[in-house]
Amino acid sequence: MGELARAAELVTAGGTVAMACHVHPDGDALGSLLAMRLLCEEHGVDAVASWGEPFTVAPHYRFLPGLDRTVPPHQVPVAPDVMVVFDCSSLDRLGSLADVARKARELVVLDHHDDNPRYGTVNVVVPDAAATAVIVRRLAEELGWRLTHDVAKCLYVGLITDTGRFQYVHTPEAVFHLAEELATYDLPIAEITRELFEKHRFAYVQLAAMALSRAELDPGLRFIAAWVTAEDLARYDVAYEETEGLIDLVRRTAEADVSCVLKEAPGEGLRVSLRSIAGTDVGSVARRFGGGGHRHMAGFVTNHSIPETIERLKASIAAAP
Ligand SMILES: [Mn+2]
Repeated sequence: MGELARAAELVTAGGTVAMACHVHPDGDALGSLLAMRLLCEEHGVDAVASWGEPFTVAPHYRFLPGLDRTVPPHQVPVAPDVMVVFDCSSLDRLGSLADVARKARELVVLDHHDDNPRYGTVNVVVPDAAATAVIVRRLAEELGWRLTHDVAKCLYVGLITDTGRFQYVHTPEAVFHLAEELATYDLPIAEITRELFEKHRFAYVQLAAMALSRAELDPGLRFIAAWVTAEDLARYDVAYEETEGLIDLVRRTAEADVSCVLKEAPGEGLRVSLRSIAGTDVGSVARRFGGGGHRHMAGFVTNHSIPETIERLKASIAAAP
């Protein structure tokens, strides 16, 4: 039996299905998780959906349907019979829910990261898929479950987040077929785009302006770094989650091939996001720092200082293939 068929069988095996996505969920992680949670509800499958601490969501994702049905991670059954995890390239990325996943009798991994070590008992890992949302669509088809307006909205969010609104290198033709199908559910396309990418509080706009004005460009290395400290967040009264899109401003710099944003996450150390628009494989760079990701989009967490991390990154990028 194929992995997808096995995943479908486990979801409908009876009993509560525990579900989780990676910590600091992005649009694909959340969209995939919520779509599956909504589909389960629609089809009488009891499901508990969450993600590891901090159990918060960035303001630009708050419009997603089904968020009100998610529960804090401590309410997830400790040793579930079946757990399904979404968009999570490694067990570590589940944060405080990693232990639950370890204790699950069956662990279904739905993911598209090419460095995923296939840590589940069932692994639907499709590196060619532009988003985990694509895999959730396939699972729904396998289950014979029709989409609804809300499910389509969640999947569409996953699709446009991970392809950067169909802009990134990894935007295969299949993405447009799925987008077309999802759009038939009468989605408010302009409204979704505005919520996700175009709307910020003035406080964030000002913080972003400050961070951009002090960004450092290394023209020789074609590398740019911007950073946000915990003190910056406090001074501008901006939540950590609100700064997710900062990397998309930084990566506009024509003189850089590799862009980096370093952010002090409360209680977690320094979270580093990397983007590459040319040949540099930032996924392999991130792995050298204990993180992971795709060729063009990756990240890691470190306890080193901001200046030290930038220096180490520069050395690593200079040595990268
Ligand atoms: Mn993804």
